[in-house]
Amino acid sequence: MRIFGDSISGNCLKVKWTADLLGLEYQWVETSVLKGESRTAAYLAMNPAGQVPLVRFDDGRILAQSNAIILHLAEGSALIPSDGYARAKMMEWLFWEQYSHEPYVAVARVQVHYLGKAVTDLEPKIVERGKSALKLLDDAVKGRDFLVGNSVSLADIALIAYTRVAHEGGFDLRRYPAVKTWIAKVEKALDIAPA
Ligand SMILES: N[C@@H](CCC(=O)N[C@@H](CS)C(=O)NCC(=O)O)C(=O)O
Repeated sequence: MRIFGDSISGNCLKVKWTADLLGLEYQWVETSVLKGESRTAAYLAMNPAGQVPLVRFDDGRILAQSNAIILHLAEGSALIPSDGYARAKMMEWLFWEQYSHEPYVAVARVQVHYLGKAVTDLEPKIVERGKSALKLLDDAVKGRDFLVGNSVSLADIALIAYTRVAHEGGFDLRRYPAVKTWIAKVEKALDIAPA
């Protein structure tokens, strides 16, 4: 399969980390968002939403949306709890990540770190909601190794993607000590170098 992704994007790294952890073979096609490479006619023909990540399987089928992709890649693996309730809890985190975490933590990062905006010029709502998301996560991982059950799941992969680089958007991770401990554990489980 081919993974169209931008290496600076947490959404894309979720897909890479999942594929790596599962030992899947793939070709990474670097697709720069900042250079507009997800908005070319050829790319839009694959994904009219003009976004990365995107996967094209060897049989030509295409799948977009980071959390849909990792769910599909990890089907039947230990990254998805077999117990129905635990699996639903994992999904709860995936939906929360996309609606209440990524739109603030990731958006602050791209505006500050990549587009050069001052942290003080960020829209206050982005900062407030980002802090609330990190606080909620901090409370959730206190005294636990992983978000769901006793081993790494897609919930950890989805949530660590932008949390580990939240400081690049002006968020002070020292305020969330349980999150810092959890990040280290998940990075180790994924065998990735600390951000
Ligand atoms: N909900 C989508 C979000 C994807 C997304 O926002 N991708 C960004 C990079 S992180 C992108 O491709 N932006 C380019 C654009 O919108 O032109 C997912 O989880 O895959």
